[in-house]
Amino acid sequence: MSSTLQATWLRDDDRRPPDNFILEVVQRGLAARPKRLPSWLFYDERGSELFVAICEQPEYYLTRCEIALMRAHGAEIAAALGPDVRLVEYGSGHAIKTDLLLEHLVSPVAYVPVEISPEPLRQSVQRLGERFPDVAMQPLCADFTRALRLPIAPRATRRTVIYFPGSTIGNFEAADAAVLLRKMRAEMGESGGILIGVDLKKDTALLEAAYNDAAGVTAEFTLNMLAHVNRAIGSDFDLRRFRHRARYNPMAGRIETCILSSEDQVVRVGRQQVRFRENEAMQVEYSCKYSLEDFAALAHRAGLAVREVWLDPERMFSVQYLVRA
Ligand code: AVI
Repeated sequence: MSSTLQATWLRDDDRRPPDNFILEVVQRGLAARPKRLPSWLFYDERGSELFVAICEQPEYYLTRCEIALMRAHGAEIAAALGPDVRLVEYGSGHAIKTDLLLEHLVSPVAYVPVEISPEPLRQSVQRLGERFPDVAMQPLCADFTRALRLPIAPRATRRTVIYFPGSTIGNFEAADAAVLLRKMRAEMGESGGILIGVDLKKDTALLEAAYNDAAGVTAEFTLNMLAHVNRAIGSDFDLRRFRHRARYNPMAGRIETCILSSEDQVVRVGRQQVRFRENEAMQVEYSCKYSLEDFAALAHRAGLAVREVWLDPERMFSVQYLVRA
C-alpha cells in the first residue's frame, strides 16, 4: 500500500450481513405479494464481477456517458468544488471515475472511499495512492447507507464533498432516495456539497436495451442473486428454472427488473416450501430515471438545491452538484 495510505483501516464489524439476517430478509420478501428481494443481494463476489462486465457492454450507456462527461467537464467540475476538498465517495467499488475528478482538484485534502467489499477498496486505494501521492487515502470499509464515522482529516478542509457517481441513487425508491440524500446533507456539513451522477429519462428502447444486453451479462447478473442466496442460506433455487426480465415503466419512470419463474415450482427456503407459479414475477431492482426537474424536486425534499448540472454530449446522463438549500 502507498505511504500516504493511513494506517487506520476503519471497518464496521457488522458490515457484512450475517446469513441468518439474509434468511430473514429472503423469507420476508417471499411472503410479500408480489414477491420481492432487495437489490443488494446481487453483490456477492461474482455479482460484483458481473456488474463490472455490465459496465463494458455496448448497450449499457450509463458508464460510457458518465466517463465522457467527466472527461469533457472535469476541470469545470473541480473548479465548482474549489480547493482543499475532502472527497468522500459512497460505494466507491473500483473507483474508475475518481481519477477524472482527482486529477483536476486543487490541493485535495483526503480521499475517503466508502465501500463494503474489502478487495476493490484495497485495490483502488493502492492505485489512487500511487497516482496521487499528495492526497491522503482514508478508506472506510462500510455500508454507505448507514451512519458513517468519517476519519479525522489530516489537515484543514474547506469543504467535504460526497461523490456518488453511477446513478446508484436510481436504485433507491423516491422516499428512500430522499432519506439517503438527507443523510449525505448531514455528513457533508454546512459548507459541503454532493456531486452525484443521475441517469436521465430517454427513449424506452434505449433504456430497455441497457438492461437487456445481447451478450446476456445482465441476465446472468440478475440470476446470480439466486446463486448468492442459495450459498448464503442453503435454499435450492434452480437457476435454470428462472429467467431475467427488465422493462421500463413510463408512469413510474423506472426500469423494473424481475426474476420470472419459467414454470410452476416449489423452492425450499430454510424450513419453508415456497411456491412459484408459471410466469410469476419476483421484483429485484428498480433503476429510476429522472428529468432534471424531477431530480431538482427530489433534492428539494432533502433540503438541497441543485447548484450546477453537467451533461454528456448526447445528453443521456447528468452529473449534478448539490448544496444545502
Ligand atoms: C448500480 N446501478 C446504478 C445499476 C443500474 O443501472 O441500476 C445496477 C444495474 N442493474 C442492472 N444493470 C446495472
